[in-house]
Amino acid sequence: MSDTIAAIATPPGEGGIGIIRLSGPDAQPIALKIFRPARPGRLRSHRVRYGHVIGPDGNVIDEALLTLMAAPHSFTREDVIEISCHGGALPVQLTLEAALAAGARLANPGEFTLRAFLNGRIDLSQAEATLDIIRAQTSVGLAVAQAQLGGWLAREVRAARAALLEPLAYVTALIDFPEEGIEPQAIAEPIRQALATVERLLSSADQGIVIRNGARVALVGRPNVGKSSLLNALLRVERAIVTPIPGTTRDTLEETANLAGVPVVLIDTAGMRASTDPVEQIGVERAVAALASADLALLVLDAQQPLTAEDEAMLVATAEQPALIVWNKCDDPALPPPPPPPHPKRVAVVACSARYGHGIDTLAQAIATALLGGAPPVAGAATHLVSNPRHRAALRRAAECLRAAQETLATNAALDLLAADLTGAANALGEITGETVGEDLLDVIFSRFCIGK
Ligand SMILES: Nc1nc2c(ncn2[C@@H]2O[C@H](COP(=O)(O)OP(=O)(O)O)[C@@H](O)[C@H]2O)c(=O)[nH]1
Ligand SMILES: [Mg+2]
Repeated sequence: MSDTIAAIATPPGEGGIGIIRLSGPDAQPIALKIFRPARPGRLRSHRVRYGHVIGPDGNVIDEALLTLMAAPHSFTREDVIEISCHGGALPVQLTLEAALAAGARLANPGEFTLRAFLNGRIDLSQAEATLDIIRAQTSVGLAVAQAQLGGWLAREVRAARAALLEPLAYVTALIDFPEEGIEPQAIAEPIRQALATVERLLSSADQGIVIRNGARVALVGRPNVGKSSLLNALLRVERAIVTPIPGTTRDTLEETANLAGVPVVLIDTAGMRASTDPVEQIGVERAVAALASADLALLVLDAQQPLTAEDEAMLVATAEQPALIVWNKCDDPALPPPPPPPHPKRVAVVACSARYGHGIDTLAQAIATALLGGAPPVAGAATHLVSNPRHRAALRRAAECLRAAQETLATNAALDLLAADLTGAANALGEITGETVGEDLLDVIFSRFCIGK
């Protein structure tokens, strides 16, 4: 990378400090043009210097601290300079402009991380993990992203890919010397091992992706069963209006809650019933739409009353999707809840009381468990999860190619087909770590980053 990039690394708005970051071969000369240290002397790596940022006209822009992280011991493996000034819009903006006037180029989104990847300090899955760390919504999601930054996924994928390159070389050589004849056992075992790794990684992906991306859960049920009260109880704040008057909630309302480590968007809906009030009718339509967009329906029923025709209609309305039946208003935990009504896709039944708080933790756990595909919420140690849909897609392609290779090997052992399948698998795995990835894909991935990262 021949040029030196600069960007504001801290978010816009007021803060204690604001940081401008530079990376590239001219980071030091540019920094020395715009920063006057209080005491003379050359910059030393990983040492903080106190001084002033000077604008192109020679005026002091701000009092600041400067840190040099000399190549290769930096985030990008290039010379990196960080200037910490006061965290207001003008000090950081004018410092950035001074750096640009002194020869730096404004960085693209994610360009610092892109350089860290291109210079081989991290692989692509680790680069993506840095963004997941920034965007993590729960501490479990953060732990999963930290583990990925630590490189476990890169190591597993690289090992599986490396194990395939040997049989690939063997098959390719045989294509040139067909008279040799193939020894199927020489390549069957590496393929079997690579497929086992890929399948093990894939088996964690549905959970990992829910933990990283979250899921949508719609609270549905007839008016007055306590949907809004349950939303408030799960959020632990009085967010939705609760009254004894049926039809109080007229619009859908969305709030994110951390339920046992899973970021869940809870959608409170208007109770579904036939209504002549046009506002309530629209609310009911929105409730139907919310239900359609949800990964899981919480079908709320009133345990203190027999099921009504409206409840039965709700059981039908949710029949197509996974539903968790909630018996609300079980105010006396000593009393058993009524038997659950039949539902074709029932994932669990929970008895609770939104009013008294009984069973709310159980409900939160049950929601998380249902979203994680029936497995209990992830405990602290289990952070080795594939959590990125891009990785899952690549793993699926690798698995397909490896199964096709097994099939070819078992039936006709056509060498060119085998070579194509093994190449396909190796390339799919290489896309995860970035060993076989095109520039357009890199553009797509890094454009999602913020500027200055
Ligand atoms: N006894 C009892 N009443 C509840 C409980 N949850 C909600 N309610 C009451 O039921 C009424 C309707 O509650 P609300 O949350 O507005 O129901 P929604 O129409 O389904 O959103 C209100 O008077 C609540 O105080 C509960 O667990 N036990
Ligand atoms: Mg309501």
